[in-house]
Amino acid sequence: MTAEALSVPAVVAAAPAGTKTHCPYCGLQCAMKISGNGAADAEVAPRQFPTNKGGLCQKGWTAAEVLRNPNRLTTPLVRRDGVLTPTTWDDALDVVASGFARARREHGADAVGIFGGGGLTNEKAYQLGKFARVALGTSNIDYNGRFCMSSAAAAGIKSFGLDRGLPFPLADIGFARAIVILGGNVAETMPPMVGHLMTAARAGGLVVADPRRTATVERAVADGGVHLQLAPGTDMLLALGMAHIAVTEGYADLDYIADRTSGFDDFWRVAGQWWPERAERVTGVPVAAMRRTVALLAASRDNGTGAYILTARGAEQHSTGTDTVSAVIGLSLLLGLCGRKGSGYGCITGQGNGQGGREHGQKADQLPGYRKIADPAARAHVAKVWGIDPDDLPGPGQSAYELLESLGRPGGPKMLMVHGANLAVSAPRAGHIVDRLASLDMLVVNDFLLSETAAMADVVLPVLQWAEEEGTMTSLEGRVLRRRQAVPVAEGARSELEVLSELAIRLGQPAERFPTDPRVVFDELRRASAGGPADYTGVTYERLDNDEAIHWPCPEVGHPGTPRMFLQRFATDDGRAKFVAVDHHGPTEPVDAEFPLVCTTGRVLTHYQSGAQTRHVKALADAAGPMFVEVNTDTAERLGIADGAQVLMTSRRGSATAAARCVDSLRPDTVFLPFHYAGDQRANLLTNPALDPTSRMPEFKACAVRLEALEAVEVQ
Ligand SMILES: Nc1nc2c(c(=O)[nH]1)N[C@H]1C(S)=C(S)[C@@H](COP(=O)(O)OP(=O)(O)OC[C@H]3O[C@@H](n4cnc5c(=O)[nH]c(N)nc54)[C@H](O)[C@@H]3O)O[C@H]1N2
Ligand SMILES: Nc1nc2c(c(=O)[nH]1)N[C@H]1C(S)=C(S)[C@@H](COP(=O)(O)OP(=O)(O)OC[C@H]3O[C@@H](n4cnc5c(=O)[nH]c(N)nc54)[C@H](O)[C@@H]3O)O[C@H]1N2
Ligand code: SF4
Ligand SMILES: [Mo]
Repeated sequence: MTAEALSVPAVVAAAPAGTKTHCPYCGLQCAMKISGNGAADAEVAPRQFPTNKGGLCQKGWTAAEVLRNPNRLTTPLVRRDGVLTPTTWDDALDVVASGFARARREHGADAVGIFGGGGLTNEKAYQLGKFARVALGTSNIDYNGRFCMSSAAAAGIKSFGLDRGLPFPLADIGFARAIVILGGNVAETMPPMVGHLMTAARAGGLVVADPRRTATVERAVADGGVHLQLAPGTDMLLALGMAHIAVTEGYADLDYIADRTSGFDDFWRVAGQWWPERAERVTGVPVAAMRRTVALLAASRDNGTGAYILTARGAEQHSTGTDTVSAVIGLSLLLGLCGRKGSGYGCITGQGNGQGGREHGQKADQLPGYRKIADPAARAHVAKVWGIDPDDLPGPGQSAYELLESLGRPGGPKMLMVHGANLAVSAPRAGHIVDRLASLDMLVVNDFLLSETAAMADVVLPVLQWAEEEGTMTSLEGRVLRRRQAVPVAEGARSELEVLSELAIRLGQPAERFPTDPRVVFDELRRASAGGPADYTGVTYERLDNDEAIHWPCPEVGHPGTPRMFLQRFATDDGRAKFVAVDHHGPTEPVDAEFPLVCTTGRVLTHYQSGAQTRHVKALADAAGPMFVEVNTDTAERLGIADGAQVLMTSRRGSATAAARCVDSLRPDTVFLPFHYAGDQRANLLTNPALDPTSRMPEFKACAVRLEALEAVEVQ
């Protein structure tokens, strides 16, 4: 049979010319317009929007390439005699549904797991959570957002009572004369955002904490800003050292602390021990640079131009990530920055729907509307919307890494279905996670490309990609946006809402409980979120089609939305922001004689995440070049490693290879690896899955390694 005969024709809607939508990749969700008659000639152009101000990065400009990629999956695949073999949708769905039924029958409901993604639309993320809890009855659902901003979310909830990455519109920071970014390289990870940093940068008030001299650091120092070149995993101490300066040198806002916060004394009991010289010894950041940073923030606050502190993955992806963000929030509160127009603390959320994806129930401990699954009132509300008994809802499940680690083990899932994550590349300690995935009775992957994880699967379901589907996304500033269909659906591929509906029906659910129209699903999401912290009741497709200006919470259709949160009160019981007392403890794995260097990981401009999509776009892959390890020139010389030479990198978890990229500007004790490459070039063969006790975030940003030259080279 030919692949054509096997594929089920999908409903092909005509593509309207010049469709307004948003970029498929990161959380900035740059506005774009897609023109052309279909995937073959689709072209992307930027649109004016307050976040991207008419700009796109190279990934956005080339996004249409993935729509016409010759490797696009359009036929379901089932592994037969060890080989992924084309089949019909009915056959593939039957195989998956009977796999679910068998695992449940033999080992109980928790024997099936679901792994979601922060790139899924709100509708898909919501339906995935419902599918897991209602159709499968499993508690085992979590998603890759756990690896992303979960530490900032946990700290935000502790201090503010609620987590919205940026509790203010991004454009607000464009007026500020002082912006401090801890562990974010936005010049590469969200290039159009740099436009909002320029007032601060030109005033010499852009401060970046990063062990590397990144493009963002270059932007800061070009006009006299500050580079805080700290040791990986010491952001908490940097924040506590600056808090010490703020209090002892008269920069703290005592009225604000008295009026709007609680817990200062407990916070200060610890922060008061970290006088700046002591913080300098551990962070490596000179006291003068800390002092300058605090003075810049305070001056800009006092002259009314505004001051912001932002964190991203560099500060957050540690086993101490939650406490680190608590320390940063503590510093922000001391300075009186939060819950006021023109200043604030925010977390730069990463994935396309990293914000919405964390609100609607694909997280292990969560129900839609950012409700807690352990809360009886939340269970009653959501069960009513879903038409089930609250007692039939499972309780909280395992966090992402713990879920992956338990696969195939006694008591752990025997079957896993993945939507929107390439775990074989992006999970910490990836070599081990691949073994766990291989131990499953059945692995099902929904994707539009044969990612490294899909290539391991027993069943691959070819789903739609961004420009083929309708839905909503919630950007890094909590603004709800419309993703619109701009090209006809690739023949043979099906929407994930259809996949979930077909599977639910096969598992005995009524069809009307799992609708396939995104608008219908969104209307149900609105009801499920009503009264919850992330309330979408007032957000409708009609309103969004008119004007994408609604930031949640939006509790009524007539409500304008909430661009700035906490202006009157924080979402805590007493309305005050809480200082959380935290103390420094460094990375879980200190360096030693055997593994003498700290390895940190992150991103480059032209690759996205596990690289599953961008490695297929030639212009992006060429621009990024091959896998590399950034290493200080002196360190490399000491190890006999020449610039460009192949290097073997080894940690306690495994080994990986890369070409050395020698730079003078990196700390000599640190090396940096991008995590976008596959095979034996995976940074995650090295990373340490030590988890943050609150957020369960793995320590992606610090593990101990050694480097050896793989090629004999002469070092001059
Ligand atoms: N080009 C590109 N853009 C992306 C993505 C992508 O894959 N590629 N992914 C998107 C997603 S999901 C996310 S989460 C965001 C992430 O956006 P960012 O957080 O900006 O990205 P990273 O490169 O992971 O980390 C930022 C910086 O942290 C530094 N760093 C490492 N360790 C430490 C530390 O201990 N402390 C401090 N202060 N800094 C440290 C690294 O050197 C790096 O420059 O980007 C989004 N945008
Ligand atoms: N060492 C190291 N590891 C890291 C990080 C780090 O900084 N360092 N960062 C972590 C972070 S912040 C993140 S967010 C993760 C990201 O890493 P992953 O979770 O692996 O994210 P992606 O590479 O975006 O994988 C998405 C996959 O889903 C597919 N896909 C895209 N859209 C859809 C969709 O709508 N539906 C379905 N079914 N599939 C879709 C893509 O083709 C791709 O194969 O990596 C984490 N891993
Ligand atoms: S910055 Fe992010 S949203 Fe904007 S074009 Fe680049 S990848 Fe897309
Ligand atoms: Mo992320």
